[in-house]
Amino acid sequence: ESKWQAYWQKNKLFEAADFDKKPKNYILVEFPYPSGEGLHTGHCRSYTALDIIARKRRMQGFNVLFPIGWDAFGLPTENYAIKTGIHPSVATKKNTDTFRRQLKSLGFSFDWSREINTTDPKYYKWTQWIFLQLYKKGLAYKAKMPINFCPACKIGLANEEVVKGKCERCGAIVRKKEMTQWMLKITKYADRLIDDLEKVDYQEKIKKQQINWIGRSEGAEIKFKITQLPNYSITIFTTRPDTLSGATYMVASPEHSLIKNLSARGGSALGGKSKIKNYKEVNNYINQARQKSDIERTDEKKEKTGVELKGIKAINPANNKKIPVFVADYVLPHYGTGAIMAVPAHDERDSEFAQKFHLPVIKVKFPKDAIKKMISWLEKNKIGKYAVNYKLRDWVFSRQHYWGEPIPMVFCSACKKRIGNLKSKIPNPKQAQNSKFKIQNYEYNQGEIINPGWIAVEEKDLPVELPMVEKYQPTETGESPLANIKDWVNTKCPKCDGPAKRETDTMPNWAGSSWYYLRYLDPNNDKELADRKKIDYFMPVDWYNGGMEHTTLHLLYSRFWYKFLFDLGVVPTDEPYQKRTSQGMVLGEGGIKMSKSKNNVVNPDDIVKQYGADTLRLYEMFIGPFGERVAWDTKGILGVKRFLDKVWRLFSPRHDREPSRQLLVKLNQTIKKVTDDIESMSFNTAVSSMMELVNEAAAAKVSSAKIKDFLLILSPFAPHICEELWEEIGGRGLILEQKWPKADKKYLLEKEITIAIQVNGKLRDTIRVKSGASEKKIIELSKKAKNAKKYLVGKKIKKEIYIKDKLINFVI
Ligand code: ANZ
Ligand code: ZN
Repeated sequence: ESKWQAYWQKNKLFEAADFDKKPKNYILVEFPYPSGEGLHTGHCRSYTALDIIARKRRMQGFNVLFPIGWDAFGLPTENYAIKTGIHPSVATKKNTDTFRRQLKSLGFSFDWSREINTTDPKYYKWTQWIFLQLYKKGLAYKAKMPINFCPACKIGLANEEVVKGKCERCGAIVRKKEMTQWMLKITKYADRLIDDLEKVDYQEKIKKQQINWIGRSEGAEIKFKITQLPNYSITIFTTRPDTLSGATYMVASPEHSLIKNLSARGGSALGGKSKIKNYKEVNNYINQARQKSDIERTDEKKEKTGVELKGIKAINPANNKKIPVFVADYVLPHYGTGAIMAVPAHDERDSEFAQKFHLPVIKVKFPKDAIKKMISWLEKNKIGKYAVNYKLRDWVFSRQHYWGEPIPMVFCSACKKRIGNLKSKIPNPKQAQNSKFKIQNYEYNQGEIINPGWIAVEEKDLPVELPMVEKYQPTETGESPLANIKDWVNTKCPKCDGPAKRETDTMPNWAGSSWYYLRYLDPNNDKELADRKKIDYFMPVDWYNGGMEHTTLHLLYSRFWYKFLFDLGVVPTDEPYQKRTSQGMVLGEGGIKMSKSKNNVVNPDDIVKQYGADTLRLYEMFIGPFGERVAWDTKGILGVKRFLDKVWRLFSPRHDREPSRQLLVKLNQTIKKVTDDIESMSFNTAVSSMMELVNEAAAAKVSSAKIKDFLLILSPFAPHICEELWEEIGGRGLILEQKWPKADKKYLLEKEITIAIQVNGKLRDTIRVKSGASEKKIIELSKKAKNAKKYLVGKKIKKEIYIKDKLINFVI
């Protein structure tokens, strides 16, 4: 195996050519995060599958681009740095060296000349550049957001780092903390991210998950007046405006501004001369609810809780009835308007709540078109309007960590003042796309107007490089460790040259992977993220395979960035991936998750060492349907190894027998099956059909030249042994340069069967027909059969009795 790997590499056989006349084919795998654990069996499975496709495409005459790189920013490396004091870049170098060696040992046909690394400043210069473009277009903004905060580690945590409400590292209960965060306006692309799924060939389950995640709901916003506050109303969002007359109470989320508005002015939120009679009770409830996660709050199994705002009533605009108002945590602050009308007769959650609090239930009858009619009535009477709502939220783009791309922004107080004065003169800067705003000879972009004081680093000063730090722990205040490096933080404003401070948050680990497939096209370009002509030639990606767990994160984020780049005019199409598929997970022996603690982690290195890369590759394809979870099984590896040994023996001795017709039929059927199975990712059935063929061929002692096409179809699966045997049987050139074989039609005839022909119950003849031939066809052929004809000519046939695939009896 190492012989062929060295040969392939030396002769640069897997390098894609820019602008080649052959049609291009871009095959993409999700580039790995180079963890300290090394490559795992899951990587091997998805990479083998796409390597098979890439190798097949080359044999089919395509100029194949099959690149690889490292998605190397991330928490495990940072945590390792915190523990050991070793700089993350040093650990990253070590880890990528291991991964590279492992990937090469598996014989993957990657184009190593295009290797990229998201932590390389030459790479993240362009990640920062894209951020600046988003900012200039008003799609990046700062906002106060509640984040997960561990009070013990004093650090912001990503959702993935919160396990059952506790900090993954120290076990302390995670609190919500409001922090100002950079946000990206992915919601602006929500409709296009749904609608354009029609243009691409993604597996249905992937499309469905994205659509559900974006969660587009149509309905109405409706205003409810509050009796105690003449100028105030609560707006709710509902998908069922037709049920308005059945709304018997209202619910505001604990975070809703209503509560503040009902309290006495100037005092604490609920204190003083509150209009709420039971404000203490309400206050207690709110403080508790705020600590709960959204998942806890919407858990259907938990009993609903809430408190009525005593002394407060709302008016149902459909019938002018006074209805009570509650605060309850099953209503979430960030969905719709953060308040609902409750219709217990038609909504299950409301029904449960109404039962508990003994609230009236009114059934509504709906004529057809009720929703539409209700919305026009609401609009006519200025009580409400048509509204669309999304579950998708804007993307929280800040992390208080060290090992990420610095966000290329500085804060300047002087500019903030200047813009503060300017802002009032610009009624709606958000609508003024592309606009620049001039004040006192300084020109500000749209982002700078929306976020006064935050000034973009100039493009010529990119990349903003990560400075060296001594400690990687976040600071006491929860800020990034970068905040401690004063001579890095203190800088000059790129606009007015005044004193300014750098942004110390870094980007999330989803940033670099949101555009990496473009960088492969031109990995060393320092003028642009990639040459436009190369982008035009190679994009879109023809086939992208990756984990189902990335469907609503990486896959969605990267589609968003690509659409943005399309709007900027940087890329030619508005969808990056033509086709997307997902593999199932590889579990440990017995079907439990592989983990160190269970001591059931399979290290690919061990398998390669013991059985060889071809065995591992073939086993990973044979283990089960590609889209489903599979469990590791050591016995299965032995079976695959025995199969390869058989292949070896089949092609090694110099036999010279002619293959039987039956064997040629089997060979051609197998060629057809493997050709089709690769396209539908039915790798396991492709392998088993090749096993059947080899079993048939093993006994036949045929000349290997006559069945050499078998080696061609096996070669993408087990490239090393096939290359070696190709040389052994005197094949011309390399096997990977051969044309993909076509099944010979004359051997593809379906199976033939024998039909008995009876006349008045006596056997008179037989015929051979294709199995599955129609009754009509069989009767027609039988009447013409030589011997049967003698008994039938001139006779009147009273009855034809046909027994499928067996016999035909003519009653004369
Ligand atoms: C009245 C109603 C009657 C509702 C009915 C549903 C059925 P989707 O489809 O997911 O968009 N809702 C609105 N905002 C909410 C919030 N912040 N927290 C919790 N629930 C909220 O759901 C929309 C429905 O979810 C809305 O329509 C509202 O209940 C509820 F027979 O209004 B409905
Ligand atoms: Zn300034």
